[in-house]
Amino acid sequence: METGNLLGAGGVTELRERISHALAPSGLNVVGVADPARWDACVPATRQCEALLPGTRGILVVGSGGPGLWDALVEECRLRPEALQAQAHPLDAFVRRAVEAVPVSGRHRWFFASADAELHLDFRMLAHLAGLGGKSRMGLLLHREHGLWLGLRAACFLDQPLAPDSPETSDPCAGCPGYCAQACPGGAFPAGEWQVEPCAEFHGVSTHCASSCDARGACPRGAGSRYSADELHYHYNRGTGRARLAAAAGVTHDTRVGEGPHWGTWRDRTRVR
Ligand code: B12
Ligand code: SF4
Ligand code: SF4
Repeated sequence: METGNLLGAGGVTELRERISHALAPSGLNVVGVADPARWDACVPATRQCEALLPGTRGILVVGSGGPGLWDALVEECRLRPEALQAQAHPLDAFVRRAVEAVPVSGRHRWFFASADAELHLDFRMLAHLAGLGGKSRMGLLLHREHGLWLGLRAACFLDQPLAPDSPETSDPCAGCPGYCAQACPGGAFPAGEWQVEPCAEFHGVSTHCASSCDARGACPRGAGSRYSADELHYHYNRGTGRARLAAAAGVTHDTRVGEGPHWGTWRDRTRVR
């Protein structure tokens, strides 16, 4: 992990590279930069830079693609089992520790994509503005290397200038016959695009999708970055997924019960005020 003043020797490229370099060992291996003016143009006043960090000149968006983050989390739980027991959401807590350990000089503020983040930002839009991908028919951001398997984790608003990436303008699903829609047993693609209501309703009447999503699994893009069975379970069903994390790390005394995703209550949790 890098230490010292991140801005010390170089310019904007070096700042981005140093942060990327510091985060990569934790599996936070995808970074993009969004233009603050573009972000401001897309969000209500309560989410504009002036409200979040006055004087913002760069927004760094951090994601995880492939098995790196999960492997790093399992390893940490193996080495420090007490950290697992102490956390309600071990993966989210791991991400928070990793990004907050990166020394960033100047005024800055981290935000998180977790469902219980203290201040909620639309990370799919933010990641799109940071050049990390486009909007797929699954409703998820599709990344050129990791496909639908790019987790969005954190964003840092900084008062340092950063050269922004360009949002992708092409349709990431162009040329695909819609394997996701064809694989969905829950009627969640009524007009060829995923919609949350039918998907949530299906969760209410069937356990078929309790620990995975056939539609997401059917997408051929970024297949090499698909989650392992344990990681899938953790993200889709924390109740049982947490126990699988503990088992993978060899921890036998984790007594907490995982919770989420919140299919029934997400609207209240994410309402922008
Ligand atoms: C609440 C929430 C849910 C809710 C509601 C989903 C929803 N439609 O928003 C529930 C519980 C149902 C859910 C389920 C899942 N979620 Co979820 N969820 C969130 C959370 C915490 C907030 C989303 C939010 O603000 N919704 C409210 C508004 C914004 O939703 P909306 O109006 O439908 O969204 C519009 C905007 O996003 C807009 N948009 C504008 N610009 C752009 C650009 C792009 C590229 C895209 C894709 C969209 C977009 O388009 C949408 C439709 O108009 C985010 C994390 C975050 N802070 O962003 C993760 C997040 C969106 N979820 C994620 C995932 C992976 C899932 C699941 C696949 C797995 C899971 N955890 O169960 C499922 C399937 C959902 C699916 N196919 O979209 C990932 C998506 C990663 C990616 N590559 O896109 C996120 C970013 C979490 C993360 N840590 O990475 N989720
Ligand atoms: S979770 Fe189930 S119902 Fe929802 S999109 Fe995936 S396969 Fe379809
Ligand atoms: S299966 Fe095809 S349409 Fe569906 S998300 Fe993947 S590329 Fe897009």
